Amino acid sequence: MPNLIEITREGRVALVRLNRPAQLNALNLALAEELVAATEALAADRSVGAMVLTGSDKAFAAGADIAEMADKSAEDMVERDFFAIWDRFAAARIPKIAAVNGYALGGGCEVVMMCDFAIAGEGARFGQPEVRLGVIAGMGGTQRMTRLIGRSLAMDLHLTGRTMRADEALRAGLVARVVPDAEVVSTAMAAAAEIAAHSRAAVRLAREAVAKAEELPLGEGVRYERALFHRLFGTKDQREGMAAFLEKRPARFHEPDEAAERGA
Ligand code: DAK
Repeated sequence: MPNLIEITREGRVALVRLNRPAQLNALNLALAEELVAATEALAADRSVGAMVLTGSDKAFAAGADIAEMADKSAEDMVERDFFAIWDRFAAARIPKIAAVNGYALGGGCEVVMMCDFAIAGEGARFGQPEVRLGVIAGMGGTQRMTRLIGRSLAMDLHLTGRTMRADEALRAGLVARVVPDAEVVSTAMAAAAEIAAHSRAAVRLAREAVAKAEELPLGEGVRYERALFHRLFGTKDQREGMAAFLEKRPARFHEPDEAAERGA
């Protein structure tokens, strides 16, 4: 059986490609298990600073695998806590950029929203069509989308099941950038390389701080951010980054012999 994901490395960046093209990368459990295991391994690998998640030209992912779910009972769903595994993908401590061509529907759109940000091709299509199947989003789509793009548009998408074009997704804030289809992966890889070149500790805490903004009231969030900011003054990377600026040279955050002692 072929691998359901493919991983290639370019320097400190991992490119992870969903690989069920005949099913438009429908997200079955086997694929989820493979992707989560790979993502957690990449997060633990200090030689990797960021990952790009992509699909095929036609589909990032057309949703959870309908064939796999069709005959499940409510008991099956509860017993197996269906889709809980995706929480581990979202939680893995590695910057994740979704590089989206084609369809990102249902669970596919939800995986896009689990990533830190998304770069979409002009032909990409986003939507939460689950209502047309007699169900609702089950991987966080109602929650993450409402926070990202607001209640009104989230209601529109979840209640009508319509798809949204890339330009609308950009205006709404669902994706960070839209580029020509052929440039999606290279643009995402370049962004990931930029992130991976930075201090691992600073990137990690920046991710944590931004993510907390979705949970905390403003005052608490600002205090949380300040505590993380203070903590970074205990790292070599802060000293290196600021010394490099003052000495008018590029910062060197990733000398192999130093990496282990940084304690990021
Ligand atoms: N699942 C399984 N197979 C899929 C699929 C999917 N989501 N999407 C496409 N495929 C398969 C098709 O069945 C077809 O297979 P064959 O017939 O060739 O064997 C192949 O991929 C090519 O698809 P099409 O022939 O349909 O291609 P078209 O270009 O004509 O259409 C399309 C592309 C993306 C518009 C269409 O395939 C489509 O509408 N796909 C379904 C999109 C969708 O409804 N996605 C949402 C899935 S549901 C939960 C509750 C709910 C959920 C999860 C959890 N809990 C309570 C825990 C629901 C989550 C979902 O994501």
